[in-house]
Amino acid sequence: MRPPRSMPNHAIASTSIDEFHEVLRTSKRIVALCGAGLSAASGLDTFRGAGGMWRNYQATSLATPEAFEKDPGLVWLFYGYRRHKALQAKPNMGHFALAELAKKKGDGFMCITQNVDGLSQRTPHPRSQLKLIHDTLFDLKCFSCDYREIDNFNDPVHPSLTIDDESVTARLAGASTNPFHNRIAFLDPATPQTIDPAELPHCPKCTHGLLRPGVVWFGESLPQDTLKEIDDWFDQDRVDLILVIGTSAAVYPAAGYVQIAKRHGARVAVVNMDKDSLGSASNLRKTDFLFQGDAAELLPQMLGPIRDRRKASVKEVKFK
Ligand code: BJW
Repeated sequence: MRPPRSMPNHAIASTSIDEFHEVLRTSKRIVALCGAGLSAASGLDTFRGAGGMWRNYQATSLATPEAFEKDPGLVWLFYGYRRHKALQAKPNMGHFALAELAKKKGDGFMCITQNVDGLSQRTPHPRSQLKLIHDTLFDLKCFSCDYREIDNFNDPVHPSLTIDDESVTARLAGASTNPFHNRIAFLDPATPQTIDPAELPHCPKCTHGLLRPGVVWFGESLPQDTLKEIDDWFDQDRVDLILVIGTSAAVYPAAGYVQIAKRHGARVAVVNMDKDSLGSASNLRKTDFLFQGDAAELLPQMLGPIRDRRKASVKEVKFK
């Protein structure tokens, strides 16, 4: 009998690790869609829910070109903080488990990550199987011209962007007239700028443009070559399984890969702390899986059988 439409996901989908292992063993082509929850156990904040505030600002309200235009110093302070935290953090066992899966499956596995924190790159994850659709915190680009700098791991990224608590608090106090800066209040032209733009990092090529983080903000295009690689992988054959890991699956086009994988025949396996807001991965079927908990703990258990324990490496790959 079909369950009623209102039946919650967790009542329909399987939660059995043994059943999942069986599906994993027989899956030839697997794709993962990862989000901020994968890095939560490494101490990095998520975007939505409890972790989604930086100081009094909603993280997502700062991830737009409009925000940068309005107050580039404020946006840079946010990204300076994020760069610092990501450089201090270490990849967790979830990142390493995915790296092992990638090595084991070769072309039969593709990991699409929305994360910009560089943690997966610091595992032995083969780079050709890691698709960074929102780019990385460690690329910089010019807000005015086509200049791009890759792998800039300077911390702080510029002398004007020291991330010590006191100076950041002082700077924000100067700028903020509204204690709960939502996007609308923030875009109010009457709000003063946090740092004089003349003090911020400038483009070495055109010299007048400001440098900005190389990540993909709302309303911006994702890296077209990466999207093409992903499309090509999907087009090669059917897909057996999509792992939807630590993401609210609410931001497009990333969230759309769940549907695309399903159209290619995939079962869905969700790994998330919160079983009730799964975005495009909602509507799980009987043949799908839902594992509620920390991705750093669950992924090693889930992927255990096809990882080569003798060769499993949890050795961090250092930045250059
Ligand atoms: C754990 C855990 C633990 C916690 N273990 N789990 C179609 C329909 C509607 C809108 C659009 C559409 N197509 C495009 C749009 C517009 C827009 C969009 O999607 N808007 C939505 C809000 C609806 N998309 C865009 O603008 C994209 N550009 C684009 O499409 O260009 C063309 C175009 C433009 C305009 C219109 C139409 C076409 C660009 C999107 C760029 C997103 N950028 C950001 C910022 C990146 C830089 C930065 O890092 O600062 O990317 S926003 C932010 O959200 C970031 C993330 O990658 C992304 C996704 O968030 P994620 O990773 O899912 O994090 P959370 O916090 O949401 O979820 C964490 C989850 O983990 C939760 O579920 C927790 O429960 C769980 N969790 N701890 C396991 N330990």
